[in-house]
Amino acid sequence: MPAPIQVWTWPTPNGHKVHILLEELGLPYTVVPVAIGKGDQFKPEFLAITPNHRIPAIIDPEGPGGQPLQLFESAAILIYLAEKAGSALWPADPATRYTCLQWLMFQMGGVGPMFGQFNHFANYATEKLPYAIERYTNEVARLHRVLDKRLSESAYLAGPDYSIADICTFPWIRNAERRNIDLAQYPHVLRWHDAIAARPAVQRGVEVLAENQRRGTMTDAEREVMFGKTQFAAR
Ligand SMILES: N[C@@H](CCC(=O)N[C@@H](CS)C(=O)NCC(=O)O)C(=O)O
Repeated sequence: MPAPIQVWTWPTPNGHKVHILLEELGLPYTVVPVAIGKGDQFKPEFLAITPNHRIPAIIDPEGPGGQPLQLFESAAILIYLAEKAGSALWPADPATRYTCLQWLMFQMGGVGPMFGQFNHFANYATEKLPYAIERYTNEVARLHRVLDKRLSESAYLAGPDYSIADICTFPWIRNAERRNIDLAQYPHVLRWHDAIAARPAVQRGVEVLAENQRRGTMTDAEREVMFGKTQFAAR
């Protein structure tokens, strides 16, 4: 039995990617909660793993060459874990693998950051800036159209089979109503979403630390930790 992977995480879309993959792979793992609304991401022990003070991050005590490996950035973690497990979720066929990589990058460079900015300006910012809200509302809709087009041609993002590209993207598509998105308008995304949501490993993954999920509006203290001076003081 391999040594458990330590997952430094919180129940957010980027955290859920890693929880879902670990559940799919059946690799043993332990969870180290990083309460990002309380500022745990600035604690020295977490900064020692990631200078970016964002979850998720992992420590694999049995990394390459039997040496411990620390990793941050969710897609890098997904590739690493799927490769470590020798899983087809990181496709072996080179053309399919590059297609998978392409959609991983689309999520990391497009879906994640744009949806994040939408959340910020539409839900978290105390000052409601119409230009910013419109800009990110349009981007969220545009990215859904891109995904819908792809999924009209292909069962999953990388091809006919479920892969880490889907695991990377799914947590950002669930709870679409929070982004004022009606998935019925994107029928191929809806079909894909429902197929993934039905997977037992996905259902277990999104339950990790679920009792800590933030409900309701952000407090002033949380806002200060997430968007205030704390962010810039971190070393
Ligand atoms: N590109 C990073 C983004 C990670 C990220 O933004 N994580 C958020 C939670 S979803 C976080 O830790 N936020 C803490 C903060 O903003 O201080 C990844 O994919 O791992």
